[in-house]
Amino acid sequence: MNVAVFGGSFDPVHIEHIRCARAAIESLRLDKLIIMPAHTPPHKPGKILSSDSDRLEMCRLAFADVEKAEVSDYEIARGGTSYTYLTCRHFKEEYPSARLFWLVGTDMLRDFPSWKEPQFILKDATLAVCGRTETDGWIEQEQKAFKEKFGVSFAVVDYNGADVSSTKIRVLAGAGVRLTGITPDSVAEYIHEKGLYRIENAEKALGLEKPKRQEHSLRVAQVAAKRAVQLRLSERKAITAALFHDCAKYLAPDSPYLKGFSLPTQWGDVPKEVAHQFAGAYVAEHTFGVTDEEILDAVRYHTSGRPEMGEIEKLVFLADMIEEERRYEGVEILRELFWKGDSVDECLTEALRQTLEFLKTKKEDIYPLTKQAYEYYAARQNKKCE
Ligand code: DGI
Ligand code: FE
Ligand code: FE
Repeated sequence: MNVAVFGGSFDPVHIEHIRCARAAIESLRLDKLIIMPAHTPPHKPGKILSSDSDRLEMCRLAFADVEKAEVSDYEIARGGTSYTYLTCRHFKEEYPSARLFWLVGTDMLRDFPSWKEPQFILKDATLAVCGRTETDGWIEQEQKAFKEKFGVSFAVVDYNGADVSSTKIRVLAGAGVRLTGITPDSVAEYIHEKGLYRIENAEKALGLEKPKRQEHSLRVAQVAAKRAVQLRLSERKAITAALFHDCAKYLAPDSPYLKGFSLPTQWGDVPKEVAHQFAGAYVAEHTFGVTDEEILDAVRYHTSGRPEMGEIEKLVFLADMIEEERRYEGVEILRELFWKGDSVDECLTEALRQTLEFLKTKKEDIYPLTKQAYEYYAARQNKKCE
């Protein structure tokens, strides 16, 4: 008998989870696939996490018509941190004569050595990797390293994943976008009905933008959200700020939304391209009721930056510059720096340097705050290097 456990936060479960599950049932010849939503997944404090019962219910809806798949509430019922080695031990006891697999995506494979007690896991189960499209030879290379480290191989499930992630769905749901095609309709309906991940007034704010700009804002939110989780910052704040960041981009100065608004004077004349950051923060606050200062500041300084930026502010500033559709010389350097290490400060310094460079070549007026921001971060960076 072959049994596999597919663990994850499933927040929410999506179409690629289901495709991966079906591929595993097929290629590992499974008699049973146990879908296991984690209670508290280790290492992700800032991440949005829906309630146990919502994640469980969404899994039940999603896997209702997948033969051989069943959803388990074992980790949720056990409570505490959902360590895989404990779950593995439990299922090894439950199915002592079965061949047990633990199913993960390729992204998880990289993290596996840092899981608690990986040796115990491998004593009870075979790791099965559901391969997303990676470069040729990548799996072989990983396999070799894995074998050297752990003395056993992992199994490979033949599957080529599309670009869907739970982060993307949380962003889209936050913005009130329909979720057709990326999660089963029953799950999309559940999310919509219960208002899961919903960010108040984000849909209305995006309604002020043109369609192309809306897509840009959604991409900025995805990038910012992903990095926020890595840096243990609030994913929800990052998404909110990103969804509101360009809401005033198309508002005329005499728009009713800007009644009572005036540009700040303390940093000198505000260039036309920069004005929408201040207007955006005003609209987010006065029309859409955003009160969180971290979020408002992230909108307010997303074009110019400033000295002493907050962490969410930095993320939105940078995500805006590097989202996947941005094309300019130097963007690749920024992308690399953005994901590197445990701070985005080096990326921020380089981004500000590039912005100033760009404005100089274009002979645009440079807003003093942009220059101050660069000088502040360049000095800090230099100090760090000394
Ligand atoms: O609103 P987005 O197009 O998504 O991006 P953004 O808000 O970062 O920037 C819009 C433009 O503003 C971009 O081409 C760079 C420019 N900009 C940034 N800082 C300054 C600036 N333009 C002037 N004139 N002066 C600045 O200091
Ligand atoms: Fe902008
Ligand atoms: Fe933008």
